[in-house]
Parts: sequence; C-alpha cells; structure tokens
Amino acid sequence: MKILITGGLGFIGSNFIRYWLQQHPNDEIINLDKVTYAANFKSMVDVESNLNYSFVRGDIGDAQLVDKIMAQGIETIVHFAAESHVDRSIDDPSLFVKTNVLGTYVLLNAAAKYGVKRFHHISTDEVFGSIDFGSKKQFSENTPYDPSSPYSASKASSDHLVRSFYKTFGLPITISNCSNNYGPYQHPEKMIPRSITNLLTGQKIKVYGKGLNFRDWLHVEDHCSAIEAILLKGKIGETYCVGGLKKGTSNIDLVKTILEIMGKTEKDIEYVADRPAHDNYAVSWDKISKELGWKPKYDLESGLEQTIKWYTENQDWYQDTKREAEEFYIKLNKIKK
Ligand code: NAD
Ligand code: TDX
Repeated sequence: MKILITGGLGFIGSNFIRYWLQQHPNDEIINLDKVTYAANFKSMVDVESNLNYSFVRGDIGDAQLVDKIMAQGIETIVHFAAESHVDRSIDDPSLFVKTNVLGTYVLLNAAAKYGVKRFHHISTDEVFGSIDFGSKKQFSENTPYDPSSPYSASKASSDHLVRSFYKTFGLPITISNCSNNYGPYQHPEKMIPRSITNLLTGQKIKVYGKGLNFRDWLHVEDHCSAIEAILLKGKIGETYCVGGLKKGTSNIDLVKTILEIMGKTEKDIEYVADRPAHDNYAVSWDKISKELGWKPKYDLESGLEQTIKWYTENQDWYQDTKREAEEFYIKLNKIKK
C-alpha cells in the first residue's frame, strides 16, 4: 500500500511513520511536511535510509504539489499536518485557519479527485470544548462541538469539512478525536516535554494558574496503534474517540509525578499567568474498544518514566527547538500582560 502521511516531521506523525514501517514493512510511505518551527529532521534519522520512505518538503495548501504527489498512486492518506499549539493560536490565529482549514480542504479535493481508498483525519478532543470542574463527564463521539481556542475551532472546522466530503462526494473517510499525546519526539513547547526539559536545563516547571485544569494523557504509541486499528478495521464515515487509561489528571498532579520521578521537589514549580479560555478534557474510548478491540497499554506513570528517560538521553534532539519555544513564551507573556 502507498500511504501519504502529512506532517510526518512532527511529534505524532514521526512516531506513526516509525510504528507503521515496523508493523507493515512492505508499505510505502511518502511524508509531506512544510518544515515549520514544529518539524524536526532529527526525528527521522533512523527511518531516512528505509527504501520505502520518502520525504517531500511542501505545504498541504499547495494544490499543484499535492496533485503531483497524488498522481503517484496514493491509496491512503493519514493527515496529521496542522498548527497544533493552543498558545500559538492565541498569538496568531491566521496560520491555524490557513493550514488546518484551507490545507485540509486542498487535501480533501485531491483525495476525491484521485479516488483514494481512505482519508484518515487526525483530530482532537479539544473540538468538544471543556468539562466542568468536579464533573465526571467524558467526551464521546456524540458530544456536540463547542471549541474554545482558535486552534480547536480550526480543527473543528476541518472535521466538518472531512465529514462533508463523505456525505456529499462519498469520499471514504474516518476521523479520530484523541486526547493529549505525550512520549518521545514531542516538541518542547508542550506541557510534558517543556516541564522535563526545563528541569534538565536548570529551570523551574511553569504551571498555568493554580494547576487545577485537567487532561487525559495518551501515550503516542497507544495513539499509533489506535490509528492502525481504524485504518485496518474502522468503518468508513465513522469517528472514533481515543484516550488514555487515567482520566482527570490535574496539571499540578502531573507536575508532582514528574518532579518525583526526576528527584526534584515542589520548589521547582513556578506558577505563571493562566491561559485564556483554559479547558478541561476527558475522553471515553468505549466505541473503539468495543468495535475495533483497541485499548491503551501505557499507564501514565510508566509512560512518564519512559518519556523522561528518552529526553534525558536525547538532549541533542531538543536544543534548538527548546530555545525557540522559550523565546516564544517570553513574547506570549508580554501579550498576556
Ligand atoms: P506537531 O506540531 O508536532 O507537528 C505538526 C507537523 O506538521 C510539523 O512537522 C509541521 O512542519 C507540519 N506542518 C504544519 N503546517 C503544515 C503545512 N501547511 N503543510 C505541511 N506540513 C505542515 O503536531 P502533533 O502534536 O504531532 O499533532 C499532529 C496532529 O495531531 C495535528 O493534527 C493535531 O491537531 C493532532 N492532535 C495532537 C495532539 C497532541 O497532543 N499533540 C492531540 C490531539 C490531536
Ligand atoms: O508550560 C506550560 N504550563 C502549563 O501549565 C504549558 C505549555 C502548558 N500548561 C498547561 C496548559 C494545559 O492545561 O498544561 C496543559 C497542557 O498544555 P499543552 O501541552 O499546551 O496542551 P493542550 O493545550 O492540552 O493541547 C494539546 O492536546 C490536544 C495539543 O497541543 C493539541 O494539539 C491537542 O489537540
């Protein structure tokens, strides 16, 4: 099978390419990535020599380029490429609309024109909005959309476009809405790698507000196996929610676990200004479990231990991106004030 992966130099895309080539060594992967600030070529060094892997530098919004790639006989598209950071969408929403909405539209058009067998769209639980503090509610495939940030609004828009191409043009789509991913190769702008790399570089962990907002943490390898299950056994036109084993982990509890594993104390926490429209998330994965037999393998503690070990042993991987990320946060804090 010939697969087009978009955004394969990013966190989840790079993990997925590695995972897929290990599980399906005869498949061919073309990775289309614009190489934004979020891309890292070092994430692919062990894959680059694989003859079934090739890389194209370019924008998913470039219709001519996408057409040229599709003409090579792509059967499946797994669409990861996006502007993915909520804080950056507060700074400048325009790129989020351009890539996440318009870029997805260009891909859908090409997929319909060339009659692909599957268009799998990677989306997020953030499209569902926020869960109230103290509530045990979990998002599911039936939860109405209620996005809070320009990022989640752009992802919600792209989900609607993907579904419309199924209903209107019969494009064979599937969508997954997953919770917060973590694991190796994640950009150090995001909470878990930022916290780990702050400690590794002698800085404190920055906690937004009082750290009471909560998340549902999904190890990236578990996410990859969920996408695999959907590609192999998922029903066309369907959406699948994907989440981790533990629900309702507050940011402060997450930080305390990281501090403990890394032999640090609460003196290494700095409370900083809160994020506007700060959401809470928890996701039910009942449907994908019952219908496709998927379940996550990692519990949060063992996943964090593995992730901390990876960042400790791969400090060269994040040096440049960490510098850029912290410069971004200095700029964002000025905007917040
Ligand atoms: P990331 O920011 O680490 O990587 C995004 C990649 O897309 C980068 O390599 C970047 O260069 C590329 N890209 C950006 N704009 C592009 C464009 N116009 N054309 C081609 N390539 C472009 O993102 P991630 O964390 O790996 O997320 C991947 C997908 O998963 C996104 O769609 C995101 O919305 C979704 N998602 C992420 C999480 C999470 O916790 N990270 C959770 C739920 C859903
Ligand atoms: O330094 C920090 N301190 C802090 O307290 C950072 C970077 C974050 N936070 C908080 C904000 C959130 O409550 O930690 C939580 C996680 O923040 P992020 O890592 O920015 O992730 P989040 O906003 O939850 O979004 C992520 O999960 C859903 C991804 O970035 C999205 O792409 C995905 O759709």
